[in-house]
Amino acid sequence: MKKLKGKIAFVTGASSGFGEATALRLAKLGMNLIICARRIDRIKKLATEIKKKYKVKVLSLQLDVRKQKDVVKAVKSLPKDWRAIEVLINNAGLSRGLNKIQDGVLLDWEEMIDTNVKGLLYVSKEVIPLMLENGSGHIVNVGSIAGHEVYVAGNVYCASKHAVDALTKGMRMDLNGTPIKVSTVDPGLAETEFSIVRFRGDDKRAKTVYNGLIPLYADDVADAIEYIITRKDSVNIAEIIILPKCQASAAVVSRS
Ligand code: NDP
Ligand code: 8X3
Repeated sequence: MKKLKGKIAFVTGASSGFGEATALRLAKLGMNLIICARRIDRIKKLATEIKKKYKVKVLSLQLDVRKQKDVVKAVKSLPKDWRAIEVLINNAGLSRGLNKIQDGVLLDWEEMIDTNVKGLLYVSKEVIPLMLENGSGHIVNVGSIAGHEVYVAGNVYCASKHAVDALTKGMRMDLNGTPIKVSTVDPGLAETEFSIVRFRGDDKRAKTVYNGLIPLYADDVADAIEYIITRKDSVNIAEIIILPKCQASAAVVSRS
């Protein structure tokens, strides 16, 4: 098992869901963390909790991954002893709406593509040189079952996660022969704030997504991420598709 104690992890979208759960798991491994999201109040609260509980160092950043210049500035202004990033968790992402393509909302399409695809690229572009400089690194992209399958009205969200899948494969090829490993974790139905965000705060509608089933929870995904990054250096877990027991494919789900 790879020892990560004292090494640095950069987690995007750490204010909720998978990102928050992953930050907690990595801190438990003894990693020092750079955690970011737009909701800085939540990031700061998480940082305080982690520092108290795990006695590791935490750097809080307010960052919108869609803003390329802000991403450049945030990474360039990292203090010297925070630059040796060992693990990057490209997790920030979202879905907006569940409309058939003919009813699609342009702003929703742009937000998903800008966050899930371009945001992931912007962050990776800044962190990869640091990993190369440091001679070590592991990038874990958070994809989705929606990156392997398409479901009715999932159109642009599914396209964005198919793009994440392609980027993971492309990154792994391009970085082959360098010290950087690239992996993806691709979850199915997971109850986080994902559906609340997708339905713009309509809690009631969000709840119906998980009616009559036991979904994945954030820590289940964090567990898979921990497994990926703790393998010995010569082993790369390229991809984990993680589904709740009740789910057979994106649209085949049994409910009680
Ligand atoms: P949450 O809504 O709970 O968390 C999403 C996180 O992404 C938040 O921390 C949010 O922070 C952050 N985020 C969103 N937009 C931006 C932005 N522009 N800049 C920076 N951070 C941003 O959902 P999940 O934890 O479920 O989602 C995490 C990832 O997992 C996403 O990529 C999602 O697509 C993927 N996924 C989710 C599944 C599910 O069923 N839940 C299944 C498969 C994949 P803030 O709003 O504070 O910026
Ligand atoms: C989220 C999983 O199936 O709701 O990526 O799109 S799904």
